[in-house]
Amino acid sequence: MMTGTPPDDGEGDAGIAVKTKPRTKRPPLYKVLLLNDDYTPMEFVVHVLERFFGMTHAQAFEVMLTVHKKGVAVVGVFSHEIAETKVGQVMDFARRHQHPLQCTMEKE
Ligand code: TYC
Repeated sequence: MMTGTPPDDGEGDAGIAVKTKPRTKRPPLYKVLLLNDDYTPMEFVVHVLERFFGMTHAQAFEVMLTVHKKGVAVVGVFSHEIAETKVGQVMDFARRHQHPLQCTMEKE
């Protein structure tokens, strides 16, 4: 018994070669950015980086200092859904503690 469509011979309906490249689509990635401000305590930022981005204390301290000195740093690269979740978690946590810490995401 024959079922399904026959394999594509790459010749189209008119017998002309019209090969299409097999394109594998990778989902776009998003950078999660942490922004500096003058009020959020350094230790709070370090805690955020440990808690939501799985950094060690030493890593978190280093990244926090980079944001403090340069104004912004990429703290992770994720799929759209994971990046949105991380941004939401950080913004919610900062708001609950009444710190003005800002976290955003942008397409890589
Ligand atoms: N600039 C803040 C301070 O001096 C510390 C800080 C670091 C705040 C990183 C936000 O994303 C930040 N207390």
